[in-house]
Amino acid sequence: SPGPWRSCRGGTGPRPSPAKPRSGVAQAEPMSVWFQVPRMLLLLWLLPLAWPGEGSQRSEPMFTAVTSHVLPPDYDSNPTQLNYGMAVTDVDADGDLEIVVAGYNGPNLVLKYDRARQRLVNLARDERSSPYYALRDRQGNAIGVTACDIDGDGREEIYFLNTNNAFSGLATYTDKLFKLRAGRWEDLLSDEVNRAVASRFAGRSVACVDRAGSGRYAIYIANYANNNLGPHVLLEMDVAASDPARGIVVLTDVAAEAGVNKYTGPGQPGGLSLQGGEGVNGPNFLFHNQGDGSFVDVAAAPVSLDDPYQHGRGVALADFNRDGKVDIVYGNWNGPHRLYLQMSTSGRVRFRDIATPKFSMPSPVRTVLAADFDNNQELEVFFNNIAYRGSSANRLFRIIRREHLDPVIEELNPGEAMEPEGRGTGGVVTDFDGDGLLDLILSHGESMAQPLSVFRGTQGAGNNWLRVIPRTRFGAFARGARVVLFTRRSGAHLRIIDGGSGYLCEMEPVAHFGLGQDEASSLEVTWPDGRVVTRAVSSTETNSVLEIPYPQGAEGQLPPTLLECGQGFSQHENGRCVDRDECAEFPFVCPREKPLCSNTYSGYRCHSNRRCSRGFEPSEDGTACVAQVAFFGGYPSAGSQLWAWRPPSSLLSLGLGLCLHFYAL
Ligand SMILES: [Ca+2]
Ligand SMILES: [Ca+2]
Ligand SMILES: [Ca+2]
Ligand SMILES: [Ca+2]
Repeated sequence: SPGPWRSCRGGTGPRPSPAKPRSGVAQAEPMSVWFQVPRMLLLLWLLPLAWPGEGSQRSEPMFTAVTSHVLPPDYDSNPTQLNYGMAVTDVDADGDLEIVVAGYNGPNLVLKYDRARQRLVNLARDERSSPYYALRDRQGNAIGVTACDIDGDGREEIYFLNTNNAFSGLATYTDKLFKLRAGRWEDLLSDEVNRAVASRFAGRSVACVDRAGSGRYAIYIANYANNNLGPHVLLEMDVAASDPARGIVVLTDVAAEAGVNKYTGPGQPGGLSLQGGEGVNGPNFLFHNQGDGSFVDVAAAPVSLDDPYQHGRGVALADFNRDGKVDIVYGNWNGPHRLYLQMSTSGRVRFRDIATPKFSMPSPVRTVLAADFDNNQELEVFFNNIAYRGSSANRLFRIIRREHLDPVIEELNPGEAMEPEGRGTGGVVTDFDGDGLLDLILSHGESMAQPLSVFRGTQGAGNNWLRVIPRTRFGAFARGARVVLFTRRSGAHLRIIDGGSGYLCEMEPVAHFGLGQDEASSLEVTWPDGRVVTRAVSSTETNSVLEIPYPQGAEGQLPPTLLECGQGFSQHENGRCVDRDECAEFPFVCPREKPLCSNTYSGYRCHSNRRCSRGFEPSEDGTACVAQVAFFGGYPSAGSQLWAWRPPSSLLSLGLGLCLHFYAL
């Protein structure tokens, strides 16, 4: 149980002895020196058991390794080599998802699940006659990979970020962009028409974005510049010059036109994540799409996400507190990891770091994943660390949503996915075996050749789930689309169809919802161009995969269907489920001692009419006066917490008061 303990924000203001969390095992440690010898011996036995985190030991192991029977190390499908990023896409267009692996000192792999043999097998075999043969590209020294439909033929192309041993600056071997053409996968960047744009720079990350909402994706390449060689590249198809039906795809770099021709200098390599026209980049750019396919960087001001002194690695997007806004989690290389909740203050977007000391603990992190691995509605965050100057275990946290309060961050036991000696370089989630529980695949490399590992979740087998796959107008995966699932009892759950996240990776193009014992009532998909589709979800569709095609016909043509929106939401006349304003609907909904009602997404809140002196205002629950805060994020001024006035005789509030930070919203 998380108990009343809640984290401090890292980095701002005084903290009450953050090194000693008040949890069961840890309590014994500081006390032990006062006890007699037998107790000391006991402690010596306990300590190794308690490492690396007492929190991780109190839960059942989440993952069990299935590598030895699903993907046993061998020459064909799981060679012991240096691997990096991975992407999940349907390479053979049969409706099942494959895992594409960037091989660095060996071939790239395309792993497909063979249901009959219950094994992952490599489609890109070492046979020249295979249509997948070119994807192997042994010479590429690939580190990153991403997939999206760049030419609008309904199938995803695959982009490999190659290094050819060039750490930064000019590489001698170009990246590759593979398309299925006349029955074989071929590199478009080798075509004569594309020689000029073929990236010859050493990249550090790659992702897909539908910047204009056309259904034709651009590929964002965050180059690793050297002496101002190699700004970021945004490759997309020149529609007027191309004829995809005849296999002619002319690529053009639109980075300057789109305003993203940034430089990522040595020392600041970055992960990359893109969501329907908004992007986040490790040295921390946050690109806001101005609506015309061009972007402005808003990371430093006004949203305070720039984190200028850290070296960003993996990043993931999710709505951790289920307020309908996309939050950002990312890892910094041997620096504090961040969990930024998005909030808005008088209509302006802000981010606020709620990482606990344990969560933010610096580590040699690569990929960061956010997913519901046990289908219990709460998202987990997985940190994939690379064993570097010694072992470095992977870590797993559960972000537990709370009504009107910040989520609780609980450390879980990753089980066999801990891999303390793993040279983790990448990781993806997908449900390759179709049992409704997400599977985890980890890649390794850099300093030691290690095969891939495959893990299955061990928990939540009885929980409900729903998987939603939106498609573009061309029938390809709608990367960057936003899917909101309305449920009968647990409000609205939000997912972004991944266009690139983690570190050098791209997750499955599926909105995977764990539902616990709840059921969905309706769903809403928003495509990158802003088109919205709503649809009822029946009980009989629980535990299934729903395909959502792009809407046919003009907007507003179809009359809205009657939807059940579930608790906290009601159907607007435009057909969409919207938050109910309980305060307006039921003027006397709040009790007498807390008469002030304020509407929140999916609920409402009651406040006391407590008066506060100038510069202060009542806290969210009305029990304290807190400073009105002007800034969020990394600035010291953000830590304007004060030790709250506490209601008498409430131990729970005392526990919270130790470490809670209040913010004016
Ligand atoms: Ca497939
Ligand atoms: Ca295509
Ligand atoms: Ca979960
Ligand atoms: Ca599974």
